[in-house]
Amino acid sequence: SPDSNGSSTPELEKAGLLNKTKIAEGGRKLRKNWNPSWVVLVGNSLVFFKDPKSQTPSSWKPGNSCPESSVDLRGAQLQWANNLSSKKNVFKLRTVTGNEFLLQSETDSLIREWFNTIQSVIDRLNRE
Ligand code: I3P
Repeated sequence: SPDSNGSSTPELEKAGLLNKTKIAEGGRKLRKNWNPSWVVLVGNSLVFFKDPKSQTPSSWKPGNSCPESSVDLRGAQLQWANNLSSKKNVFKLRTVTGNEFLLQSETDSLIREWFNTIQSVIDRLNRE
């Protein structure tokens, strides 16, 4: 919706700390490298930030730090993937371009919230 500057600011749906590793790039398998990532779900994108140390969900603002990478959720696929890791609470996100990420949290309720929220954005985009 238009903000006070007349431009469109996408809605911040969710933000928080997850463990992340990219496992494929354009369909090509990558070596795992798990790292904590500040993850922000805004509009149609999942955006990843480095250096999550000083962040909290309420203090994060778009534009106050530099994104590491961003994922377009249109046409993306989400599935639980505990078979792909020795860690618990892992799901896989696959983009239309064949990039694959694993996201993980030690907290069951937290990872379920992320899964459901991302899935609802994917579902909304599929209906457009
Ligand atoms: C990997 C590292 C990952 C692990 C992966 C290992 O070893 O231990 O944490 O994934 O298992 O290969 P390295 O650091 O030498 O690359 P998980 O933590 O998700 O189990 P994998 O090869 O079975 O995926």
